[in-house]
Amino acid sequence: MSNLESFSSIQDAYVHCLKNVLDNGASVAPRGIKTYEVLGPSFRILNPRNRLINIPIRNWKIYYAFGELLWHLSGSRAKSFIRYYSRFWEKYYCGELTVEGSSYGRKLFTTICDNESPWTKAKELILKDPDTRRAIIPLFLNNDFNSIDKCQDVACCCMIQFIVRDNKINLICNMRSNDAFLGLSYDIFLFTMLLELMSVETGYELGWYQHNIASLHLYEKDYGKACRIINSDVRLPREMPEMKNVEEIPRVIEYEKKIRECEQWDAEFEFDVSKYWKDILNCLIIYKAAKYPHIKKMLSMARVIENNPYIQWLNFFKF
Ligand code: 5HM
Repeated sequence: MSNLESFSSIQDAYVHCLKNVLDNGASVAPRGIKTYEVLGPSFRILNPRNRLINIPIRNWKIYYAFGELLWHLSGSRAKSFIRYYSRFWEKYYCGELTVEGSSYGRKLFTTICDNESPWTKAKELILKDPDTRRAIIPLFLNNDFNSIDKCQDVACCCMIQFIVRDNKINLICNMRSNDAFLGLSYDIFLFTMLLELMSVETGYELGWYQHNIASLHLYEKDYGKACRIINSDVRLPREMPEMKNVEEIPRVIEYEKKIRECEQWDAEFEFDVSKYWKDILNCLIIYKAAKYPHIKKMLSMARVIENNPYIQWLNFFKF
């Protein structure tokens, strides 16, 4: 049994990280930007499905979490794709058209040798030898050194490692740098989704998720917001339903592209996927309709809202 600090949800870990930096952070200014920093925290999330942040003043963007997930699952590095979900990527980038360092999906799912991607290789290692210590996926690659002193975007997650013990699959994630206020909650969302995907693909029960951070920090500009969050109405975090039908993911990726790229919404969109993925796609429809009001007029919102478990995170949209 590990003596690491453990939390039952991402939200509990998130609030704890903010408190930790507010209480113990030392002032440093990498790249000339003032932050408060704690070195070396590690913690586990015992229920990685409990990944929805439910703190009203945090304004956690579920559509961003889903959009970024599908960006990674598609293996894309296109800046236009991820920028559609957040303008953050306008200032946080290096190339004009691509995101190199942080395009983890490209690194996970691109073929590297013997027709295999790091993802399929890790899966194969686990299936052949469930006790393996080799199911690693590096996300900071040799090529990333080319931009390390030139770009703003340099991979923050350096490596993930899947490890099966007691018939459960766990994931350990090593971050060189993590912004406690903004990046952390979306990063853990993504990596716990990847853990659950690997759990479904290998047939091992979902275990714990461990997050190791070299530099956990809070930017000075976010200090006041972090204080308000830890003193605010922190509601019970929420679990996502169990991931199912992962063979539908290529179709989900196609539908996401259609939603993101459509300019006119003449017909009702029908998604030929199960409820788990349809609910996620419907969140992206609501985001599209809020972002482009002329499209909203062509949509019947009732169908996309009905029984959607994520609707409370989309309340910026006035129904
Ligand atoms: O100087 P440095 O490369 O560490 O700055 C990157 C900033 O983006 C840091 O504050 C880092 O923690 C944050 N970040 C994050 O927290 C960036 C990414 C993008 O890969 C991320 N999480 N996923």
